[in-house]
Amino acid sequence: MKPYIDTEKKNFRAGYVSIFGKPNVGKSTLLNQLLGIKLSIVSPKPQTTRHRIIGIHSSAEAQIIFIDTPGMLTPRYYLQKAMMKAVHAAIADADILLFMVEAGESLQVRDAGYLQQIMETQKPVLVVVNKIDRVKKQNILPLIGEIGKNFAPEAIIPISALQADGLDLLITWIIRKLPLSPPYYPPEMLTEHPERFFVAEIIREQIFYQFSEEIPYSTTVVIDEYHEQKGRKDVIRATIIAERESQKGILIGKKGAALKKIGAAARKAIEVFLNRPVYLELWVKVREKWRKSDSAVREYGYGAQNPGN
Ligand SMILES: Nc1nc2c(ncn2[C@@H]2O[C@H](COP(=O)(O)OP(=O)(O)OP(=O)(O)O)[C@@H](O)[C@H]2O)c(=O)[nH]1
Ligand SMILES: [Mg+2]
Repeated sequence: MKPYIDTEKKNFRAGYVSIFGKPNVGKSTLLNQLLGIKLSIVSPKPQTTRHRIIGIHSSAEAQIIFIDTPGMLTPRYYLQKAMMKAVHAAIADADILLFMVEAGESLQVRDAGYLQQIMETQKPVLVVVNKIDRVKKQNILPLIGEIGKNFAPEAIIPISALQADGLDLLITWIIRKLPLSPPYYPPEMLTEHPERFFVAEIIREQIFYQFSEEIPYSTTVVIDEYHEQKGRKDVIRATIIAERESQKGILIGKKGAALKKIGAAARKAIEVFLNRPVYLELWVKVREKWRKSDSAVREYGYGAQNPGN
């Protein structure tokens, strides 16, 4: 992408920083904290993020374009393949690769395998050790030592994304490493994806929170209708796609109670995100085995370079 030129400022730095790591390590939490806005959905369950999500951090001296990605895994069905395609696109785009692990006693085998893959790209790698709020201070050093000795990344920075601890240091380090370049985006821009993309994601987030087992993984959300009306609430009609009739039954619940609960919580979160009132109507449909179908997965917007556009 060509830089967006609005400044002749010398010494301005700009570039892409992609965030990688196993599912659930806290990548999306970090993106949101860095931007100071909840852009990427977060849940206690792994595999919450399915797209590459762009978040733009602008300051007087630099513009960092962060890319949040789905957690790295070995794909078992087409949806996961599309998710890993998003990971690989984010590797290709990045000036700096940020690899995140969770604080713990030692590096787990899966982390080590993915970090190895990231190191092989030959791009600058920054390892972030997240969730340090959960461990004792003296227990962070052995892991840092192990990563340094076995992988020798350019830096290892311990943080707590949740408590916004260590983030200033992280930003300072990244800015120093970015190439000299004019900004790519106007400074007030926070993301590239349209509002309706985030609306679908917020509904999906509620499904991750309110349901267990297969349901969060077997569903996706499609926005059927979205229109703003002058002086009146925006109207949003969305469909939750499930894989089986039994899942549809659970999503709707007794007398529609479960669907109502998803709708009420999602509407509140959408209103916070958009900063205006909305009318939200939800439907549920079944499309059998959609996750295993190449064409269905693509139709629902997965694997696209810029999801939602
Ligand atoms: N204690 C603690 N929890 C955290 C921290 N960062 C994230 N979490 C929690 O970890 C869980 C997963 O966070 P996400 O940000 O969704 O993780 P992710 O890496 O984006 O996960 P995927 O999208 O599934 O790959 C959530 O419950 C977060 O609240 C942290 O610094 N400390
Ligand atoms: Mg995520």
